[in-house]
Amino acid sequence: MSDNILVTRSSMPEFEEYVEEIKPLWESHWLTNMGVKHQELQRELERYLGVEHIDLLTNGHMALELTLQALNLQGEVITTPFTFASTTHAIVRNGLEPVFCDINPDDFTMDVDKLEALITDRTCAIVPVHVYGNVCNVDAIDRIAKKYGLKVIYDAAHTFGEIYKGKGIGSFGDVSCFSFHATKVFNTIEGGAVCFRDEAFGRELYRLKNFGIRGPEEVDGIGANAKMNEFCAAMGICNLRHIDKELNKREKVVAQYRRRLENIEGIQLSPVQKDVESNYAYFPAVFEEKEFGASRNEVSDVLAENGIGARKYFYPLTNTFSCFHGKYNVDLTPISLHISKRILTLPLYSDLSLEDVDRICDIILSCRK
Ligand code: T4K
Repeated sequence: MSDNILVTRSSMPEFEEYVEEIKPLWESHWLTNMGVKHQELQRELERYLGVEHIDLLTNGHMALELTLQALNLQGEVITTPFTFASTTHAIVRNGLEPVFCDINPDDFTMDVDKLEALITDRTCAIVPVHVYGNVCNVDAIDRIAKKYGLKVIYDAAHTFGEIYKGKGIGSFGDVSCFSFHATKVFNTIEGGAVCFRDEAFGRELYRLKNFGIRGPEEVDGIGANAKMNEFCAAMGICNLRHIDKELNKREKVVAQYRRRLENIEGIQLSPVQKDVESNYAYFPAVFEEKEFGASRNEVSDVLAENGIGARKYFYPLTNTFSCFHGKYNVDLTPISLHISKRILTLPLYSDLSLEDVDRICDIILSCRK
């Protein structure tokens, strides 16, 4: 059993495996700017994720931000506030206006029944979030987007490797943006990726991740620097070799949590979604104080006293961030507000032992008054 347990722990290959992978970099001295490791990982991920095209970037945030820029959008973008800062910031940093749609109380993704009412003649796109790896209602979103001619950009930061109705999750919408951060199911230390079908979009994104450079003597885009370097790509190549084993281990951890916490009055778990092959990315639990006998904050504090670092993902909601100076009305997203005050993401990583899961659950259940 471990003394201190954090909400997650990066998966890493054996040290020797990584060293072997990066050795050629000492021979070539080619460290970044779309080198051989970058190209190799790109090919392997296209195959693994079952997507037509993928480009690799420095992180999931730049994947979102440059995708919105490359699509050359203007006006309003419908999204959800129950997410990491990155989703909303990517919209605002592009000069676009976020319009917040509420979430479903059961899987915490965009409530598609509330989506259409938010569409105006200024709406240009929808940015739904597959939060915790829970897949959005992609069929309804696709139908609505087509009806109004809107772009759909999925924040797929949490859905690495998931399959919906037999298709890689990255193949839905116009674009899907993944995060390969150290805390994710699959990591490249820092990293991110954009999956797409439209090759013209791909060329624009590639240009923007490289300063907007079109050719040696022509810079015709105001781009950024968001190129994945060779050391990160090498980490990804190593981690990808072990991903299926990692997912199996995560599945066992999640199954143990479910055995212990399912059917406990006052605790709501994420649903097992129909037609979805899960990646077991996060294990959120919603605590209803009255029914359970302790609030989310009390459970979180008791876990912390016992050296267990559960996290309040995603609290506060992005539409309440102080950087927005009260610009957005949180009362318009009541379900998001309700869930964000009650949800706790429990520790989950492939090497978390089932004994530790039991210990965490014992502590949680002991909080009941
Ligand atoms: N969209 C969504 C929906 C996202 O959730 C995210 C990122 C993004 C977009 C943007 O993608 P990136 O640009 O990050 O690729 C973490 C992650 O930094 C962030 O990637 C993630 N979402 C977010 C949900 O969680 P923090 O501030 O909670 O991380 P931190 O440093 O507190 O780490 C959490 C735990 O992870 C630590 O307690 C221990 C463990 N850990 C952490 C690091 C940094 C490791 O085991 N190894 C490590 O290297 O944001």
